[in-house]
Amino acid sequence: MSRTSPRTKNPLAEARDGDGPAGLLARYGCGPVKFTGNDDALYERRLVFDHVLDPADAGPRERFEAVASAIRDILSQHWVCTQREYDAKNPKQVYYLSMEFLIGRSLANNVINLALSPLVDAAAREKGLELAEILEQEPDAGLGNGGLGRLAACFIESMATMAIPAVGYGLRYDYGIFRQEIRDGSQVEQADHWLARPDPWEVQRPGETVNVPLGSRFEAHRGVITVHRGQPSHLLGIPHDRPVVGFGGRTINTLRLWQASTPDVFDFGEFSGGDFFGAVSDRILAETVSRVLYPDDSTPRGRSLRFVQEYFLVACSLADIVARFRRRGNDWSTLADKVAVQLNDTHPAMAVAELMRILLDGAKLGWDEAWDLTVRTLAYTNHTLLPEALEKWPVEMFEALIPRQLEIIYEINRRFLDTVRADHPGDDAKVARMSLVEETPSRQIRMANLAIVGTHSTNGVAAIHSQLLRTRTVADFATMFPERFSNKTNGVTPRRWLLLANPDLAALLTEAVGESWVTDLAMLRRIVPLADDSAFREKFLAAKRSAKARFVDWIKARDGVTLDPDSIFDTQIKRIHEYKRQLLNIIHVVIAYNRLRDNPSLDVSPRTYLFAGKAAPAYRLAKLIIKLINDVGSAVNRDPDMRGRLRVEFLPNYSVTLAERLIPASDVSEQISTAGYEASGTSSMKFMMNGALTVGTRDGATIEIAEEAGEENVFLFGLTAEQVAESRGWYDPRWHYEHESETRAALDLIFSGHFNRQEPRLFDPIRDALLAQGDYYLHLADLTSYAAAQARVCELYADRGAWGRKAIINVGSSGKFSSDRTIAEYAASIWKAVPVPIS
Ligand code: 26Q
Repeated sequence: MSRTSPRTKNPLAEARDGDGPAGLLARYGCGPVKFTGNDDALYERRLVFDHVLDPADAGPRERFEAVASAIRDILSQHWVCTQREYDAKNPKQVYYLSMEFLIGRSLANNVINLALSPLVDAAAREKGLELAEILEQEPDAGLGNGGLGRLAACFIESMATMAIPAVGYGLRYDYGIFRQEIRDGSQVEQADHWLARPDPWEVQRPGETVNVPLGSRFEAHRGVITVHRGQPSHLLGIPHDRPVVGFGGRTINTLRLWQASTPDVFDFGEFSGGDFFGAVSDRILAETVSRVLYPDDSTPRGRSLRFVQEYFLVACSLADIVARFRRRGNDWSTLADKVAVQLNDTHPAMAVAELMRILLDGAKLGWDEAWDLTVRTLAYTNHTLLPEALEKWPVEMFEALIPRQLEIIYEINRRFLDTVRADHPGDDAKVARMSLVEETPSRQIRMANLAIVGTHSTNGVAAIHSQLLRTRTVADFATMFPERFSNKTNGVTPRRWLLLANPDLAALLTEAVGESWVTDLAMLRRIVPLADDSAFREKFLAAKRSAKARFVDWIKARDGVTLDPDSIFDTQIKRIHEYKRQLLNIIHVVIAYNRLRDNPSLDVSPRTYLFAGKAAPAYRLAKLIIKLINDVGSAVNRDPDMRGRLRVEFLPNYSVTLAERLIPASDVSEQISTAGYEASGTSSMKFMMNGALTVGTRDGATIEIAEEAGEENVFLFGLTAEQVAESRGWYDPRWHYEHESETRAALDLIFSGHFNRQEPRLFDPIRDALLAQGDYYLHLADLTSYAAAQARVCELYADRGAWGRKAIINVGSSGKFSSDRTIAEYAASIWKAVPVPIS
């Protein structure tokens, strides 16, 4: 198709001009995406009709919108077909409730999953479009903080690929995770206005708006919410749907994101006394509910707006779920046979009380039936072991905003504690521990207790995590309800993280084992024997080299930094947190720096240490760690003696897109959390699939990575979780400082002001944390063992054949870590959901 053919044989174009919807669907059908050879007419149509623009005059952003809209046109019939099939067959539906969906970009992913790459490539060539430039126009949908949000995104992709009838529910934040700038080595947060331009993927559905009644009216002043009790108000939840394209393009599921608004301003008189300006400002206030993602991970803080956000997600989603259930003609008694709701951490745990409210007050069921249905419908995933990270909300917030739900929670608790007392007469301490209500120092609802009691399933996200959850974090509950607890080791989607992110390696794998690995990652086992085939090893190493070269070019264009692709790319990318121990990494870098300064002729493989990650804006020490990494980097990188030997880069603004580029280019994956603190970790899995070797502690999923690949193919080091727990009584970091010369030299150099001559006392809080306050995360305890593991890395890398062999074995052993495997486990043992393939 060319610019000179305004009228085409494209059935979609023809259908639009004449047919009703049935004809339109009939023409395009619901099978695999079909082409007439004229579909690329869609691109020009979009420029002309959406932008009223001569295609010749389109800029990169308009070209992106036109290409993305054309792809959406192609998938939209399939999207409708999928929903029609679900309505007709009335299967069990899975609903994934999450405050976060860290989606990243969608265009390239949708093109690959729709199997449209050949068509899009050909069309781009014909039209002279620079695809790479177009893809770079799409902002990341950064609607999450880190692992938990990215997991939700991988899960909905896997569910669509596996034809599981599923809907993801989340919030349509106007501002996602903040954009991180680095100024003078420090993190500066900037607003992420990702919706500044129209998003071509979302479909607003005002007709399905949900009304959310609240017990109070609230007002915002400088971000602080004042609650006016006894003045009921409403929020509206406006759905914005995004297609979730399964690989192969047959199933298109939905991610439904709620935007908060108020009823029409003209209906607002009853709340604002007919005050137009008051009504408008109330609308602005209401819209603040979905304005911004809370930029914290793992440390919940009692912010009332967050409370409203969580309830808003729950109320909108459950109203929608129940409406869909009833629309299909189902009887209430079949709720748990038709609906499975998965709660992504406790953030949506108010669903327990809200579903009870709907069943009691709406459906008029009795307590026992309502409770039975609620428990059998809901399931909960825990993502943390830190007791201080378990969510609690003040009773007063419930009283003010959702008093009926609080009443229900009290009744759940009364009945629950009666059974605890009956089982453990006189054990008041147990009753106090297990109560849904914490009494001191202030009355709060314990959301994890509510989630465990109010659901039929509680799972952890890696074997060790599930084990520690059962035996330490919530041991009383695991004893009382052993059948409710299970493990579901996390996974990641191989479509985005291998097929899309690493085209050279993906092509090599397809050449070696065929295409089946894309939806059956366990097939990669077949490459393990090829680890001993030198010709295959050469191709494998060449694929890694080309991913590195591609990354070097991309980061040069993005940040202006020049990296050496022949050095080891040693990468730690994740939120900055003490337990993740970026500090351990950078202290070891300083040890390596000292060794090279002391002994310039030292024979080591050149290494580039790459860091990326955001710190919660209020987490002072994490921000100081960023500053330290940058300051060490500046000194090392400007030292002429380090050139070609040691380099340190902190890459700003870690994002899904940066991860997609950097992970395929990495040789070493740093997974070095204090054992017992990282619930799972998922970047480790992406690195493994992309042929990086792991340096890691026996924590989270790293334990299972070592099981799959063989311990001899992973650089394990450090204390085990048991040893960490056991050392709590006697560990003294100063012993290491006093008895280990390299440890002392590195710390002395850091705290001497060598890396920050302008502000010599700047890093004192880090020194205090390590040496004065007991080094809670045991950096110094693991430092020598970590350095020894890094020495083994260095030695192995010098033997290219031996390195390639281990890397191939890792890729070949990564099958377990596909989110398809994880989802199959959730579907079989928690949801009892089966695939509904779209014919
Ligand atoms: C809660 C209340 C108020 C404000 C913020 C929060 C909040 C937000 C995000 C609490 C926690 C998070 C995110 C947690 C998270 O990402 N956890 C990670 O989950 C991954 C997926 O299971 C695991 O692999 C990681 O180990 C775990 O750290």
